[in-house]
Amino acid sequence: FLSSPKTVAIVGCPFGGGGIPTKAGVDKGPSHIVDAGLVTQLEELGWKVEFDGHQRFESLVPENDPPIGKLKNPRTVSAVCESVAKVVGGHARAGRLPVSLGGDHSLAMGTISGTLDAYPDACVIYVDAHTDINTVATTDSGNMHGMPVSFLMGLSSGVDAFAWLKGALRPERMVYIGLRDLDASEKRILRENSIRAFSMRDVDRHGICRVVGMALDRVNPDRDRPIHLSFDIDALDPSVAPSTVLPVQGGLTFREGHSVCDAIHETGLLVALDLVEVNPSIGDVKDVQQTVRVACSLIRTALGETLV
Ligand code: NNH
Ligand code: MN
Ligand code: MN
Ligand code: MN
Repeated sequence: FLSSPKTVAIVGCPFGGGGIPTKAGVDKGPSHIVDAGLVTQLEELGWKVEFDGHQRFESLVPENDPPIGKLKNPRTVSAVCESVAKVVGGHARAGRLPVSLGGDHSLAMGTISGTLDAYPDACVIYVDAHTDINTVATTDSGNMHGMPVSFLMGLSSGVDAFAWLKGALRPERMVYIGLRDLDASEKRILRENSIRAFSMRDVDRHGICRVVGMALDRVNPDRDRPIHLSFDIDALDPSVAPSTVLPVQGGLTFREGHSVCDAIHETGLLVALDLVEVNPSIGDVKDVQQTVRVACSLIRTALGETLV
């Protein structure tokens, strides 16, 4: 594909409709991250940064959105993600690198669809404590942040509300890093579809650099495919990033999280980045500050910041 983008487009997605209903606040993540100075920080790295305010989803939200099967807020999630897909796809086609800020991880249906529209041969590195691959049939919670990958891979077909979503993501084009909290059904889906997954056990055994190398060997053996990095802040250990809805012990350290971003940056193939699930309503002021600061730092590293 063309030479790597030189302009970043910040796509702030203040959306929590796919999250845990009793743990509201994830929609405030993007404003905290931008208010912490992300735009200036990226400009200081030499990027041209485009940001003209956060996305506005109010007009897309249907008045009435009863569950479809177990799915909560399905029409809302669908409409928001379809809109995000157009925005992200538009930036990518114009040669900009979209940095999407969440918001809950259901947004990945939009961001990754947008990337695949612009770069059909792109691969996805999904950094998360969770696989987010429950299907319409397997989801227990009905929260759609636990399902985006199944929709992207066409494993949750037959829901009219999501007819726009092509299900074009091939299992061999996506890989996970950081896993440690899967539902039994999700483990089965990974096996059945031969999806490569690096858990925290792999990080323990091999170290993070080898894990990222093996992940790239899987989805990008010739290092010629564009990369979409979808980073759920809950991949990090809760001691590093406490302000998120579903903290799980035993996560990536501060340095391991940055190592992933650094290794992806070094490929020169990054074309889109998501940083999601920062929830400023969780924890005290210090927790929120720390989590937001780590989020900005991960984004800067993915976009080329070095230590020396
Ligand atoms: N697997 C659970 C579910 O389907 C939890 C997913 N939660 C996340 N994913 N935070 O990143 O609801
Ligand atoms: Mn997630
Ligand atoms: Mn997660
Ligand atoms: Mn570098």
